[in-house]
Amino acid sequence: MPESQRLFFALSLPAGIQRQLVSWRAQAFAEHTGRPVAGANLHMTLAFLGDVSPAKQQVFMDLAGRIRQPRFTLRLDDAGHWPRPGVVWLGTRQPPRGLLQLADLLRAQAARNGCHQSPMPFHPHITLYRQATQPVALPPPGFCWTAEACEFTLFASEFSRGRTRYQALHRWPLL
Ligand code: 3AM
Repeated sequence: MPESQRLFFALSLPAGIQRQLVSWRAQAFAEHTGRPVAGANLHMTLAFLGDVSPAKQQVFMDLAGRIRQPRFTLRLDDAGHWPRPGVVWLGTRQPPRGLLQLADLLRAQAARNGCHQSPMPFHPHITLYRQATQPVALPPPGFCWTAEACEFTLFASEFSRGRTRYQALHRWPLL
């Protein structure tokens, strides 16, 4: 029987921005801040689905294919530290309306289809470090990365040989 996969919807980042963020991160944060997320894995989660059967995956693919949402510009001008999950993140002070609408839609579809959604409000972010449980010195404000969000992606998360790899299963355009 085909196996379930651990899935999530996210905004991917262009490879050029991923590379730039990796070099900026190395300068902006101290060396032992936490476990840096691999450049190719940098993304902004929109909705986490968890373990999903192939049949349910098809349901999500059909629903995603019907989404008509506008594209938007992401201004990444905020950084923070959540000590409890041990996450250091890059985010945006003013999330664009298009981003919030897209995430709301995907999260509502996930919930309606049996994927538990956190009751915490959606806080759009790109995880830069994990296992950051000690106090973290954040970079001074003033930085700003911009990225055009022209599509959203369904990713499968695979863990093997001590590494997490995100595989893009399908991409849908924003209008
Ligand atoms: O975008 P970030 O890195 O914050 O933490 C996981 C990652 O989020 C999150 O899904 C994203 C892709 O792996 N995630 C993992 N397990 C989760 C869960 N049980 C979860 N989010 C919510 N509930």
